[in-house]
Amino acid sequence: MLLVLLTAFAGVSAGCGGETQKTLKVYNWGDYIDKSVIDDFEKEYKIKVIYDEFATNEDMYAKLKAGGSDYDVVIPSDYMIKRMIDEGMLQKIDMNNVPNYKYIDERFKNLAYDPKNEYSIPYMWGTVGIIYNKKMVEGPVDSWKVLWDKKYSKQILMLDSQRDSIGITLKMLGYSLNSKEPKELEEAEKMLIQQKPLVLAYVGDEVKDKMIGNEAALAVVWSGDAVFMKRENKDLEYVIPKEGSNVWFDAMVIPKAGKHPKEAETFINYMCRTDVALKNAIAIGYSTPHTEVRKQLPTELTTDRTVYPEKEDLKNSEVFEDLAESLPVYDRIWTEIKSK
Ligand code: N2P
Repeated sequence: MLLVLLTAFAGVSAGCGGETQKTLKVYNWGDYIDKSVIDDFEKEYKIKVIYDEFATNEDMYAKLKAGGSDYDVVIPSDYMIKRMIDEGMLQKIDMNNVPNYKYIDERFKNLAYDPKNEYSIPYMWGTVGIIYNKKMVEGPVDSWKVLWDKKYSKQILMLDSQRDSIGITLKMLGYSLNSKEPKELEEAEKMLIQQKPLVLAYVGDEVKDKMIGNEAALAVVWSGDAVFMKRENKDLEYVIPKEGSNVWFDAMVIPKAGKHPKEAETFINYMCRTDVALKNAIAIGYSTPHTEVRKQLPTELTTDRTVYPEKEDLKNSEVFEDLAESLPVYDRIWTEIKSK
């Protein structure tokens, strides 16, 4: 009982900016941080972190939009950041409070989703590709088409993420993954419905255990997760198909509904500190936009094209754009596919 009272008291005083411990609510992708970094932050800054995870940008957005969740720091992707800026959901970040921003490579600043870099600080970047088991698939794999090959019936894992699954299908068909053309979208929908009997499951983070455990032959995955899986199972190989894919950027933002913008900036700055950013990059395997971390990473990571692709690997790839008025069409297609 005493503990309950104390906890309640800490919560109240944090809201009023009292002397007792402050709290910070962070909302990030699953498996997307070295958790020791959170413990260290709490000790160093005497700020308690409430840490929650989401599986897709769309899940995150729905939760924030529903109201009642006052996250202080969230880490969405490019196209979703653009949408949140346009909808007035984000606060501007005071860069004076984030001096470690200087470590972020210029290549990752002022990108189209936040052209003046007022609202977001890059965290990680990567690609979408296919991971496959060399013992189970006749390789080398180089096309999205393999995901429609009947030979691999019930051995294929798709991402339970509408933007990714519809996007790669559009790429396979030779279209842009930002297509708003009804005919192209209809074709993609047909392909995904046709593929469904071959799909073992639509998955999120559990894809890692399944591929490591040889439960499926092929999966659509994000690059950093592929690095993680390849470490654990030497039969796995990652490829960015020749038709092109999605290059994405995830960045830290401060929602307007957050109650601790100052502490949020402290946290973001901490996440950009070289030792902290290095721990995260090594633990999760994703590509860092941090210049110093890049220098300090083990060569097994920097020489791995899965995580640091060559220009030619990315030649047909695109960044997702906000779909704006076409979003309901994608929503409808995805609901249709999932309910078949
Ligand atoms: C999931 C992290 C994925 C980030 N483990 C994709 N933008």
